[in-house]
Amino acid sequence: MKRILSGIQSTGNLQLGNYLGAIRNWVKLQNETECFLFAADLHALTVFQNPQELRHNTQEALAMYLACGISEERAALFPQSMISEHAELMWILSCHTSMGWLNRMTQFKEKAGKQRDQANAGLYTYPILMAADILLYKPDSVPVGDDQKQHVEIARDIAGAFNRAYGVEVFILPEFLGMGPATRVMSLKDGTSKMSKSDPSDASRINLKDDPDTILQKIKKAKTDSGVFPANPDETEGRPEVKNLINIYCALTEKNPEFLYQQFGGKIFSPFKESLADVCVESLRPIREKFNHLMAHQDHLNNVIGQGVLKAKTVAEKTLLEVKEIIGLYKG
Ligand code: AQP
Repeated sequence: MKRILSGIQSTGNLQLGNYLGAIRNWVKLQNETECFLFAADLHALTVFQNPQELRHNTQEALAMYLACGISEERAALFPQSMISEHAELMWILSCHTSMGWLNRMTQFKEKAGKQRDQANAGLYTYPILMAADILLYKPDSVPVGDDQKQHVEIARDIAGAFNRAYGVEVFILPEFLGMGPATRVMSLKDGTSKMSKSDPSDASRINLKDDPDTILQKIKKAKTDSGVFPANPDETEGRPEVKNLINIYCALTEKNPEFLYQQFGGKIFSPFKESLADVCVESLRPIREKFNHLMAHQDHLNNVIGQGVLKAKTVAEKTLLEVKEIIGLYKG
C-alpha cells in the first residue's frame, strides 16, 4: 500500500484553506494509502507562540483532522514534537543542504520580508525540518497545497544529495501531490493574499469551527467590488475577490461555476452571498459538531493521539537508525 505524509502548523484555528487545500484531500486518499498526519508544532515556533495556546492548538488541530473525516484506524495522527527523530534528522540533513537552495525558497523571502537579518534562523532552515518530516516516513507522495510545492522539491533535492553522497537509496524521493482546482483559497478581505490562520483579521478567514452566524456575517462582509455578479468567466478577470468566492462555492459543492453564472449573472452580490453562506454553513456543520464532541471527550482523543505517536515513532526510529548507521555515528 502506498504511503502519504502531511501536516499543518498548529499556529491557530484551522481555516477553510487548510480544509480545501489539504485535509479534504487526505480524507479522499485515506482509503487507498497509509497516512501519517501530524500537527506541526515545531514549525509553529518560527513565530513566537503563547505556550498554553500552542499546546491547545496542537490538540485542536489533530481533533480537527478527525472531525473532517480522517479515520483513526487508517491514519497515524501525532504532534510533530513528540517524535524527536524529526529534529535529529533535521541536523543531519542540514549538513547535506546547500545555502543556495535555502536562499531560493520563496516562503522565507515572503515571511522575512525586508527584515531578513532580524528573521530567526528557524524560518530560514524551516525547509530542512520539513524535509526531515517527510523523509523519515519514506512516503510515496506528499499531498499539500500549491504553496508548499517548493518545499517538497527541496526535500527531493536533499534526499537525492544524501543518497548520492553515501551511495545509498535510503530515502525515497517523494512526489508532490496537488489536488483539485481550488487548492488556493484567498482571504475574504484581499483576493490576492492567501487565506491564513495567522492573519490578524479573523474576518479574513472562515475558521472550521466558526458557528453558522459567524460564517454568515463573514461572508456578508467579504470584499467584492462595485460591479455585479459575473455572467461568464471573462467577467471574472481582474476581480480576484469575486473569483475567490466562486472558487470556494465550487470547491465545497464540487460543481462547475457555469450554473452560478446562469443563476446569479448580472445580479447584485447579496443573493449569491446568501447561497454561499448556506453552502459553507452546511458543509462545515458536521465538522464543527464532531470537533466539539471530540474536544469534550479528551480521554478518547488523547488515546487516539497516543496510538498515532506509537505508530509514527516505530517508523521514524527505524529510518533514523538506518541513517546513523550509514553516516557512521558511534553506536557504543
Ligand atoms: N489558503 C489556503 N488555500 C489552500 N491551501 C492552504 N493551506 C493553507 N492555507 C491554504 C494548506 O494547508 C496546509 C498546511 O498549511 P500550514 O498551516 O502548515 O501553513 P500555511 O500554508 O502557512 O497555512 P496558514 O493557515 O497560512 O498558516 P500560518 O498562518 O501559520 O502561516 C498546506 O498544505 C497548505 O498548502
